[in-house]
Amino acid sequence: MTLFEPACCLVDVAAGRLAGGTGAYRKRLADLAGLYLDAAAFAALTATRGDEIVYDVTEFRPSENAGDMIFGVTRMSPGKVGDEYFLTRGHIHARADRPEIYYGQAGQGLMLMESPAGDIRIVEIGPQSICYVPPRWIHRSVNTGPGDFVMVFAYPADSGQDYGIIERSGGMKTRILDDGAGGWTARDNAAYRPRSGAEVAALMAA
Ligand code: S6P
Ligand code: ZN
Repeated sequence: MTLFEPACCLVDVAAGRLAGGTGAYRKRLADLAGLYLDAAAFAALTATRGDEIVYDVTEFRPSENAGDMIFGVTRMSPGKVGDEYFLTRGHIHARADRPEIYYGQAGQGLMLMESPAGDIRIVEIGPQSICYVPPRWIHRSVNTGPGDFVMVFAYPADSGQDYGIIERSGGMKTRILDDGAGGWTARDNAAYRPRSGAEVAALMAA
């Protein structure tokens, strides 16, 4: 077995990035087609701001070996599509029994989580709070604040991500909208299709 070298990476909170990592990726607004409730608002916003980076990930990924760990920084821009706050694509870990933590660094937002059977949990995250995403929960980050939302994350290196699970259900069961009074509110997604009993059982047995 290879012995890896220890590492130290700096969390640049102001820039919302991890310095000294091994990789990065960016999501532009136009990459997020189909995620938002208000398709007309998305089209209008994308026409002028489609190239804007709405979130990015900088990470340290030593390997994808079982027992190893990936960590990094997610930075999300503030904004809304219609009344719906900017969000990440969201996923379940491809190895569904793998957990994750998110450690708030700057800004305000929340982790929207959905169990295989369609239960919803919402955990607000701000600086210095750590959100534990247990195994088997679909997770999506939402920036509900006026500025950048920055979090450190860490998860087992062999987790992988299944992004299709949300699309297959017509989106997550719940959407996070501006409540018109300076806060957020959760609303049911009318297009949501529950997973079959067999799918739920398979995820629970994973
Ligand atoms: C990976 C972990 C995060 C997200 C990142 C972007 O398991 O949950 O690194 O990848 O927050 O979200 P998404 O849904 O586009 O991967
Ligand atoms: Zn994850």
